[in-house]
Formats: sequence, structure tokens, C-alpha cells
Amino acid sequence: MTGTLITVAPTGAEVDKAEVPALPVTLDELVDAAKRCEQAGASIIHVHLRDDEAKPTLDPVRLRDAVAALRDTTDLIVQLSTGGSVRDGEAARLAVLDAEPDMASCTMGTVNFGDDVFMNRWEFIVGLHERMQDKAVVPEYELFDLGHLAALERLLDKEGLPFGGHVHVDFVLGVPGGAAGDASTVTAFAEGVRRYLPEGTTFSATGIGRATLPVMFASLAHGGHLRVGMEDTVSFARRQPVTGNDQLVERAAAAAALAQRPAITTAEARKLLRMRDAD
Ligand code: KMH
Ligand code: ZN
Repeated sequence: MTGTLITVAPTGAEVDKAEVPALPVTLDELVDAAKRCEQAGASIIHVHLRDDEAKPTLDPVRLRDAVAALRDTTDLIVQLSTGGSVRDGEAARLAVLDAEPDMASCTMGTVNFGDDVFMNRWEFIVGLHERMQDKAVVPEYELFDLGHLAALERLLDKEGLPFGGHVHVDFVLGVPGGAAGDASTVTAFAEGVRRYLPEGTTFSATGIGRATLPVMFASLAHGGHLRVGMEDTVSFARRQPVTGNDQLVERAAAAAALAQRPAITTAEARKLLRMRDAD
């Protein structure tokens, strides 16, 4: 069994900067968080950007600038979100790939998302998958519900493997409207990966809000990897706001070390995910 791949999702599209001042929203704040998180054990950064009013944006210039700045200042694998916010349209979400990240997210189906709907039509998913194949971008397939496993099996069957040939998925658990954020749900997803997806498929898992710890421990127990960050969790413990993303990465790295699967380096992560620049 390998060590643990830790992804940090520092910002997201939902958390309000006015309510959570530690949320990184400017490029300087993002780069600072990225450097600290790399130091703490992260190897992938899952990126959402904000505009000058700290609102979510898919502005192409900002996306390119962020990819360049993160590459200049860290060795992290840069994964852009194509999920954006629930208000983003398909064309803008597809255009994210023009910023030429190392990786990008690809959500495997529509899901209720609190009071909103996170829309991911089949044709849109196929379009994202194909464009990532063409652009040599490694996808991280985001699974918010068990049915998304079957959708991914169908996608790979019809459209072929992603660039590099390795399949990596992330379980996003505890979204109101999606799969629950508890240990037995992680078990169901892990069994689904073994049953429906190609041999060697790797998975990480993240739990929203108070689901973060049960999901983290269950994922480690199943040989899975971890995603943490303020996109998903803004309380470190009861009545204890997160002070920064590195605090969450440090805790994940400590849990991984206790599980005797310490955090892997960015170079090891590139190899694991068969990235184009892996040694
Ligand atoms: N913000 C959510 C609506 C992704 O980044 O690919 C979607 C999301 C998934 O965060
Ligand atoms: Zn995201």
C-alpha cells in the first residue's frame, strides 16, 4: 500500500469571506496558503478563484495567472475546478481547461446541493472528459452520490480511459442532497470503486463540515487518500474556527502518519497519477 496523497481545497465557491476571514481569496492569499500547505504535506491543490469582491469567478485571465503563480512558487499539482459555483454555465466551466492545469475536476452527475442544484448533464461530462483527454489534463472524478460510480463506469466504457490511463476519484460526502458523510458510506463507495472501476483506481475522500473526521479516518482505513481544506470545512473543532488551510493539512498528515501511510511528496503523487511530467 502506498503513502497518502493529500489534496487541499483551500477556497471553494460557497464559503463567504465576510464570515470566514481566514479564507484565501486573493492571489497572494492563495499562493501563501499553497506554500504552507505544501510544507504541511499536501501534493495537490484544488483551485477555485474569487473576484475583487471575493465572489466566485471563472475569469480566464485570473485562472491562467493562478496556474502560473502556483507553478512558480510551489511544486504542487495544480487542479482547477470545473465545477465552479452552482451559477456557472457549461461554456465557462469547459473553458477552465484553456488555462492548462495539470489536473481538473469532473463531477459525475447532477446532485441537489443544499437549496440549489449542481448541474452536470451527461453530454457535458463527456465533453469535459474528451477535452481533458485532448489537452493531456488528468481528471479527478468527483463523486457526490453512489450513482456517480455507475456513471463513471459508463463513461470509461464508452469514451475510454483518461489521459495517462490512471483513474483517480474523490468522494465528496455530506453535501445536503448527496451521499451521507459517515464511515459506512465511505465503505460503500470504496466497495463500489473495487466493483465498478478499473483495477488500480485510486480514491480520496472528503467530508463536509463535521463529516470531515469520520470520512478521513474511514478513507485511511480503506487504503484511500485524503482531501481537506476550507472549501469543505471551516471549523477545526466545536467552536474553534479553522485558522488556515495548513492547519487542516497538518491534521490530515498526522492522521496519515498514524495510519502508517505518511503523506507522499508531490513527485510521488505525479507518479501515482501518471502525470505527463512524472519522472
Ligand atoms: N462548488 C460546487 C458547486 C468541483 O470543484 O469540481 C462544485 C464543486 C465541485 O466544488
Ligand atoms: Zn471544488
